[in-house]
Amino acid sequence: MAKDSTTVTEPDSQAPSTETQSAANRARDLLTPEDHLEILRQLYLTRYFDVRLIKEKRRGRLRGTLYSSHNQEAILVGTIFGLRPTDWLSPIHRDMPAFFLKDLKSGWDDPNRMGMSIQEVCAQVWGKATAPGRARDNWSHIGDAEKGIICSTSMLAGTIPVAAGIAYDFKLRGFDGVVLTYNGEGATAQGIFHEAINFAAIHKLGVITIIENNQWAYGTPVELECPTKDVADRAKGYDIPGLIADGQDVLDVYDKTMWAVERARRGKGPSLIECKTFRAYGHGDHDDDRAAKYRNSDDVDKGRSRDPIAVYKAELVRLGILSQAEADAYKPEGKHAIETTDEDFPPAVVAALKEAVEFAVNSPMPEPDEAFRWVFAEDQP
Ligand SMILES: Cc1ncc(C[n+]2csc(CCOP(=O)(O)OP(=O)(O)O)c2C)c(N)n1
Ligand SMILES: [Mg+2]
Repeated sequence: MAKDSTTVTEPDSQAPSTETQSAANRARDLLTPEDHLEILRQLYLTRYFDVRLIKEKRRGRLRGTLYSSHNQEAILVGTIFGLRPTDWLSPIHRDMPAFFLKDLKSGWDDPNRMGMSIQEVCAQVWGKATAPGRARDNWSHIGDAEKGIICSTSMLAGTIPVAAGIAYDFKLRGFDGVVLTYNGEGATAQGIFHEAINFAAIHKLGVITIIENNQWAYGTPVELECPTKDVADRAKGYDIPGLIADGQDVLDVYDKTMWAVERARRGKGPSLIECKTFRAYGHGDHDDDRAAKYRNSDDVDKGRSRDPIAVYKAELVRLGILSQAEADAYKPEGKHAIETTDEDFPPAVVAALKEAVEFAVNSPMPEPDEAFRWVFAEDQP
């Protein structure tokens, strides 16, 4: 189990230089070999969730739009792995696996685990009565306040003020928890993004804004959404740290996140972390065909060339935690979702998804009159 990083030097309001950070603030140095293997397992699980849903849809067993997190798994695993169970998350449409990755270290069977099961997440995707959102939506509108997960909404950047409100409550109660809120780079052009971070900066709230810069917001490239060279530069306007992480490298994401988390726990306030990555497919699967026209295929190949699973396995071999043969035992990396087979993933990962998918498929639809319930406060269960 990873200990909290205590080696981070007392930071000022600005992010450390790359050199300072790599020399003194590497939270990764406290990870055990077991932690590393768990991170790898979580990367496989996150990838398999994605490819399994894509295949289920093609087989006609699933309806509704899928927003793939393919190629962006290191951001989810790297940001969530070091959190405490009592920290909060606010994922958005690209982050469906985050709901089950939260507090996964406690193990699926821990009754006090502060994260969702894959069953619940699959039930949400299948729009069933067993879903946290009770079939109001097949993707967004899933959350659980009891487990520290803010309900996702369709409104880009709309959860940052909610995250700031929760962090404000933490501050008033003297609790050192943090709230991680996720958005794409396109969402940083929203007015509410700026208002919420401004408020968090003034009140030194423990909100960490993760920006998944996958270069595209639907059909709009990043340079038409953000005038600064890096999205992280936006942090300067609030005098908060703006860190840049290699979104293909789970350990770089982990280091930068833990730096910001430890800083926030000490009451030093919010940070923004830009994780540079590339959207593997269309905005949603309804956009795959159009995306193949508005994006150059060479750029797409380049953006997918550093698969986060391959990058991490190479590092584990270098560290002596995996042998080359172990690294090669399962190889989904570099393959398109539909090219992968179950043999590309560890059996336990395949089994976990199989069980969750069957649970979702076999769950009932809600009764039609439920549509009129829970609209007004007096109907709350
Ligand atoms: C306020 C708001 N404006 C527009 C939309 C429609 N919309 C949904 S996702 C999306 C693109 C988001 O791009 P980005 O923030 O980069 O995230 P990504 O999808 O790339 O992960 C748009 C325009 C919305 N949901 N909310
Ligand atoms: Mg984007």
